[in-house]
Amino acid sequence: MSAAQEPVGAEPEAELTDGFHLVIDALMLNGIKTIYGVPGIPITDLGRLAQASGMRVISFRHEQNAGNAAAIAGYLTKAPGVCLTVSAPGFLNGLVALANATTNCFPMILISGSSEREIVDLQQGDYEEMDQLAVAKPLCKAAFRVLHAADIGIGVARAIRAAVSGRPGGVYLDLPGKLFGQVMDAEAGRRSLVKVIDPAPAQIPAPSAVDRALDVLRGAKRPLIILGKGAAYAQVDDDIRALVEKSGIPYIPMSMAKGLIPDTHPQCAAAARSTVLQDSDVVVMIGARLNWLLSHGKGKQWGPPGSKKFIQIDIEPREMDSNVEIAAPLVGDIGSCVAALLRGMGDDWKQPPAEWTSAIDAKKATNIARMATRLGKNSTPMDYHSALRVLRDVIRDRPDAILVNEGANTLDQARGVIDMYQPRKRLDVGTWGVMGIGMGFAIAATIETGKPVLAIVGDSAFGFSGMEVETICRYNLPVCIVVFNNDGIYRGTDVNVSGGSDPATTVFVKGARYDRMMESFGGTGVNVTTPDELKRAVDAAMDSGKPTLINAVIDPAAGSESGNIGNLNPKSALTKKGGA
Ligand code: OXT
Ligand code: ADP
Ligand code: MG
Repeated sequence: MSAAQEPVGAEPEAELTDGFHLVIDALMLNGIKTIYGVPGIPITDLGRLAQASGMRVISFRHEQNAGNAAAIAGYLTKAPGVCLTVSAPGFLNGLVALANATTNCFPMILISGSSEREIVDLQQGDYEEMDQLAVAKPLCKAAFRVLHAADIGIGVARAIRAAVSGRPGGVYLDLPGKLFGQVMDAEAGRRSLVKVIDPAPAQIPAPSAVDRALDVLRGAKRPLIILGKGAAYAQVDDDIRALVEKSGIPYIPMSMAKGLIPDTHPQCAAAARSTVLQDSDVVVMIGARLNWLLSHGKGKQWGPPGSKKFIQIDIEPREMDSNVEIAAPLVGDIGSCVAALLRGMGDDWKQPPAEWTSAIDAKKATNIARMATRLGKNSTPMDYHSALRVLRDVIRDRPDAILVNEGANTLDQARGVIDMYQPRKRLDVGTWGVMGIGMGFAIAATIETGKPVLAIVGDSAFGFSGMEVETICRYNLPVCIVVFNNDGIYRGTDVNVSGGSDPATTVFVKGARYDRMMESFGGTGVNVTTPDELKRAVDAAMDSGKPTLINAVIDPAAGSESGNIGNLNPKSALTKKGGA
C-alpha cells in the first residue's frame, strides 16, 4: 500500500481491518449468529466473509422471505433477526417484512447496502440509486445510516437496542457501498465496537398501578384473561401459567399465543370465544392489543356498552386507551408485571364464581360437540375439517414441532381445529393477516430452534413464497409443507361473470401439482386426496425430517369468501344478483 493510500491513524505494517469485517465483528460481538438474505452488489462479499467468520448465512430466493425469516427469528429468540439485502430493489423487497415485523412487534434489523451518498443526494443516477433511509423511516421503529467505518460499532449497537428495547420492532441500517471498503487500524477498529449491555432492560410497573389492577380484578364476577403474542414473546411461560391457575380465571389465547398454556387446559375458553367476550365484566389483556382482531374492544361482540372494565399489561404506554378506556393500565414488561400481580394476589385469592365458569364450560361443550361432528366426516374430496383432523393428530403426537399457518380458510379452520401444547409453536399471518410469511417463517423456525416444521398453507398463500422450496431443499431442512389446494383464493369455483375467456379473479389452474415443484429440487413430493393418504404422507415426512411438499386436494367448493372475516370484505351495492 502506498503512503497516499494509507488509512488515517494507521502505523505502517499495522494490522488492518475494513468495513466488511467490522460489520461482521459488531454483529458477532452481540451474539448474532445467523444472517438471512439475498447476495448482490454491494453486499456479496459481506455474506461470504460472514460465512467465513463462522456465521450461518442463509441465502434466499427473494428478500421478502429472508426478511420474514429474520422477523420470526427475532420473535422466537428475543434477539433481533438480521436480514441482509442489496440496494434499492432488494431493499424494497425486504421492506414489507420490516414493516410487518414492526406492526407485529418482532425485533429485526434490515441491513441494506446502498448507493453512494454524493450521487444519490444530487440524483445523478447511480446504480440502484435510492434514498433508502428516507423511504424506510416511516415504516420501521428506527432507521440509521453509517458513513464511516469507525462508526459501524455504534451503528450496529443502536440498531440492536432500538429493535429489542421497549416495544420490539423493525430497524433499518443503511450501509453505503463505499463503507465496506474503508480500511482502518485493526486495534482501533476493535475498540470502536460496542457490546450492548442489557439491550431490553426490565421495565418495572409502578406499585400503585399493580394495586389498581388487583382492585379491579377483585371486584370481577365474570373475569377473563386474553393472552396475546406479546405474552408468548416475553418467555415467562411459567409465571403466566401460575397467574392463570392461581387466579382461576378463564383465558383465551390470541392466535400466536395458542400453546403458551396447552390449549387443552381446563381454563382455556377458546371454544367459547363469543360467550366470554360478550359476557365477561373484567378483561385482563396480557401482551395483546384491542385492534381489529378483537373488534377494537367494542361493538356487539363485547356486550352492552359500559359492561366491561379492562386491565391491560403492555410495555408501550401509548397502547393504553388506544381504542377504549383502560381502567387499570399496567405499563411494564410482562415478566415484571405478572410477577408483581402474583405477589400481590397473596395466598387467599378468591376464584371466579362457579356460575361463570360453568356457563363457559357448557358453551365449550356445545361448540366442541359441533366441531366433532364436522371432524368426524371422512369426505372425499377432502373438506377442510377432514384434512385438518389428521393434522391435529400430527401436532398432538409431536407437540414440539412448529406449526406455520397461512391462507384464509386454511388459516381460520386450522386455528380452531389444531390444539397447540407448547409456547411459541404456532406462527402465522399475525396482525396484518399478510400472505407470504409461510416459507420464510418455516425456514427460520427450524434454523433457530432445531425443531421440525409443519407448514399448513393455502394454495394462494403458498404462491407468495413458494420458490423458497429450493432453499428448503438446498439446506436440507426438516420442513413438511401441506398445500391445501382448492384451486384458488377462498374457493376454486368462481366464474368470470362477464362471460369472457379470462378466468375469474380468484381462481388458479385447476388440478395444479405443487408437489412436483418440491420434487424438481430433490425433495419429496406427494399428491393426496384422502385423509388416510394425508396422514401417511405427513407422518413419513415428520419421521424422516426430509423436505417434503404434500399437495392436499381440497374440495374447491369447501371454502368461504375471506374465511372467518368475510364481514370485513366490502361488497358493491350495485352488484346484480349472480353478476358483476
Ligand atoms: O364462540 P363461537 O360460538 O363464536 O365460536 C367460535 C369459537 O368459540 C369456536 N372454536 C372452537 N369450537 C370448538 N373447538 C375448538 N377447539 C374451538 N376453537 C374455537 O369457533 C368459533 C370461531 O372461533 P375463532 O376462530 O377463534 O374466532 P373468530 O370469530 O374467527 O375470531 C376472530 C378473529 C378475527 C380473531 C379470527 O378470525 C382471526 O384471527 N382471523 C385472522 C384472519 C386473517 O388474518 N386472515 C388472513 C387474511 S384474509 C385475506 O386478506 C387474504 N388475501 C389477501 C391478501 C393478503 N392477506 N396478503 C397479501 C400480501 N396479499 C393479499 C389472500 C390473497 S387470504 C388470501 C389467500 C387465501 O387463499 P388460500 O388459497 O391461501 O386459502 P383458502 O382460503 O384456504 O383458499
Ligand atoms: P396479538 O396479535 O396476539 O393480540 P399484539 O401483537 O396485538 O398481539 O400485541 C402484542 C403486544 O405485546 C404489543 O402491544 C406489545 O407492545 C406488547 N409486548 C411485546 N413484548 C412485550 C413485553 N416483553 N412486555 C410487555 N409487553 C410486550
Ligand atoms: Mg386456496
